[in-house]
Amino acid sequence: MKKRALLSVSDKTGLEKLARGLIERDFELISSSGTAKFLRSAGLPVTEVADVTGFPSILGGRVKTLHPAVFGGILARRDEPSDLGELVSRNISPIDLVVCNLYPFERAASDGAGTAELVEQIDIGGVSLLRAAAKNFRFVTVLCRPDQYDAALADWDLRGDFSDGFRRHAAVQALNQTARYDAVIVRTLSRSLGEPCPNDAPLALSSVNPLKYGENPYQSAELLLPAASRFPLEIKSGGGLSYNNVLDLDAAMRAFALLRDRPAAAVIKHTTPCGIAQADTLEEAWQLAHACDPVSSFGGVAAVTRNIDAPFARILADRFLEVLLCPSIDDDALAILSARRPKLRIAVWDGVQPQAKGLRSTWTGFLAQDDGLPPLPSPDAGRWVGTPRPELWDDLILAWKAAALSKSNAVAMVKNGATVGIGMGFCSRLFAVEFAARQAGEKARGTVMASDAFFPFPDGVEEAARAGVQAIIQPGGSVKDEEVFAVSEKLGVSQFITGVRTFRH
Ligand code: 93A
Repeated sequence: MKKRALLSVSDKTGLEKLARGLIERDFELISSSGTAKFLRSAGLPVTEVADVTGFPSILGGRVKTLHPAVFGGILARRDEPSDLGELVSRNISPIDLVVCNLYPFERAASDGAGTAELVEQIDIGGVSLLRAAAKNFRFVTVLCRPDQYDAALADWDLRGDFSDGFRRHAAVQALNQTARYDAVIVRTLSRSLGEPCPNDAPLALSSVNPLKYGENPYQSAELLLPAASRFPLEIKSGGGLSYNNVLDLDAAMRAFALLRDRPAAAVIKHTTPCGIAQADTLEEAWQLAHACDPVSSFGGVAAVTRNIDAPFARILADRFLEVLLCPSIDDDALAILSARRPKLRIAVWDGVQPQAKGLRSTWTGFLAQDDGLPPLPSPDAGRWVGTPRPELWDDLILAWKAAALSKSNAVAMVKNGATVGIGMGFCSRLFAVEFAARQAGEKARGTVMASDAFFPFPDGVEEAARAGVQAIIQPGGSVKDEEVFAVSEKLGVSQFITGVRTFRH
């Protein structure tokens, strides 16, 4: 009996060659309508699925191969007499090879299709064909990608049939394909429907970008992107990003997003800011951000929140930076910077925040959490302890942003729109305050300070007062809050209690 192949593909790449090869090897071809039309126009003989089932494609193509005459032919166990008996009594012929690739859902998703179009791109019959053929891998061969076609014909030619090994391998490929397909659907459709994506939704990764190495040269690394998503930055000059650049850029993007309401600059080192400033002009903000820690900012990753023009590009070119993040850059400014700093990577970002879950790996498993920006404090959503200081509000908010962007434990001292001391990454909050005060030096006088979490003891507040801090913004919530508040009132330091912690580890 002639072998029968069912071909139903959206991507017609390599199809004609495969079909010719199958006919030469004495296969009979069966196809869904679009695929049949393609094959007939190439002059190849093909039977339409509808002629096999005696049932037309209905609902505008939503049901075309979903029929027992098709699935019986694929799923029948060839060593099971009752299965074979049923095929005979129902006049169903076995199908030996399934060639199928699916409606291009992922492409529709990355082209920004709306919900209605996405829904139509959810393949039902094709996924079933692949799963059915993979399930019956002991007897049926399944091809889900054009790049498998040549290998399939070559495998056939070795013995006039597909080998067990090839069928097994192909089945796993097909099941992986349907799993990945569903993962992309879950993530894309949840976003499109405004539904939260389940925490354990499978993450389909694509676009594997090899990196030179990881955090250190002994570690190999790559950047994986969720399927149907694009790398959100346009790299305008300076070559590829390193692993650490990508990490620091993440911090720079968060800084950009928090600071973009005004001209602002942030310098990042080791994923944490070492200077942040907002001012009337970008130039001013840039100088102030560097003044916080001129030594550490060398070789950092920086973000600026306004377009870069040629005069500002000349100022930027004076400093050694690894990466510069900006919303846009004029052509002449780009020419100036890339001539003077050929290795500087200039990353342009439209500021659209991904609606991503934060996923982190540990040796015990993956941790998932919402990954949006922390909610900005508002004067109505917290309370003052001591004398209210609304005139210091803008600086308090900037300090809060700097602390929220910094590694915990973090405190940030701010004066006139710029950080003057940031203590971050300390195990003790007191040490964080001491470091910030030391960094600020004389500039600590008259500052405001933010702390990313409560003060467990009054010592941090005492140290801040000694340095010259006049107001503090912090979440509160310590068992010793009353003691801490009493000390700060006695020292004349006002506090604004937000109730919201902003740890960052
Ligand atoms: O709409 S479907 O889910 N209903 C089906 O019964 C069905 N059978 C195959 N889509 C279905 N397919 C898919 O149609 C295949 O996965 C393939 O991508 C495409 C091929 O259709 P055509 O041959 O008409 O171009």
